[in-house]
Amino acid sequence: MKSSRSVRRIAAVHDLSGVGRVSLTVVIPILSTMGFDVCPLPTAILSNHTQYENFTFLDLTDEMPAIIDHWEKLGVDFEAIYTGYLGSPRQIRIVADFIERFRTPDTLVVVDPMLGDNGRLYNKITDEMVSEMRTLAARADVLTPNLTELFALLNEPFRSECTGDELKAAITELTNSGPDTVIITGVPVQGKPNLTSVIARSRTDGRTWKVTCPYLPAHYPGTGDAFTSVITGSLLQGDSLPIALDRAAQFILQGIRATFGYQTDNREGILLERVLQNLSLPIQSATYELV
Ligand code: PXL
Repeated sequence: MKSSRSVRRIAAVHDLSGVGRVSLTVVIPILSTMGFDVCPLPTAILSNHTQYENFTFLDLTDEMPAIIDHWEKLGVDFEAIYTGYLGSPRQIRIVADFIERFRTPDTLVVVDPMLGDNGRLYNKITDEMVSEMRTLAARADVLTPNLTELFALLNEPFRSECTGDELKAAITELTNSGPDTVIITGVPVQGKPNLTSVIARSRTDGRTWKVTCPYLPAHYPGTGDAFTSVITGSLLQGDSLPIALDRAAQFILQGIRATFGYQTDNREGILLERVLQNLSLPIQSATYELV
């Protein structure tokens, strides 16, 4: 399955949550619209995501090695491997092994190290999982932590208020630990509550970038998955890191704006279907800066 492929293939290692627009139900439409063949390696099947009070949960950890072995027998190759929420230390180890078996020097490995938010680790995240995630993160080409995950991966106490220099030191330390590119999402802009930013650094490039955009006071699950999906597609299309940041930040803002005006249940996520086609358009303006 190596040669003469007309559509480029991405392995997407995420859960499948039936209701609520997160993980695979966000990753697949975004990367398909951007022109990629997305092959899911599902980690679990849920009735709906976990920000609803109740949900069903079928763990697929035992099935994953069988799927991976079968893909190896088929001789499938992937231009990118993109991982999201992982539910146990063993699942993280299976994914790390999958990456080692399938990656070539040209594979883009994108790891969204989903561990927590707002200064707190998620319910099921244990110390062992943080430690396994450090190992997986070190193997990524692109790592997309939020501030909570950044400090957890560095094994440092969470700080919500960091100066620009402190953040630059933290992102440099994380890029030095293995991943070439680290993108920190959801960084508040000091003294400007109606703005938010992303900060990114590539070790090989040595520069640090910042993209700032309006912050709307509403929480929609799945926006992190949408952000990292657009980053993945954009980098694979050959965009530079700062253009990929702008493209992803603008897409999320379009999605939130398309949703915010309606009285939808926030748990259903952004109205992705209303903005997906924007991904086919060339980027109109860029706002990135060097920091
Ligand atoms: O990316 C968000 C996400 C993914 N997967 C599951 C979730 C959530 C957010 O709540 O519950 C299962």
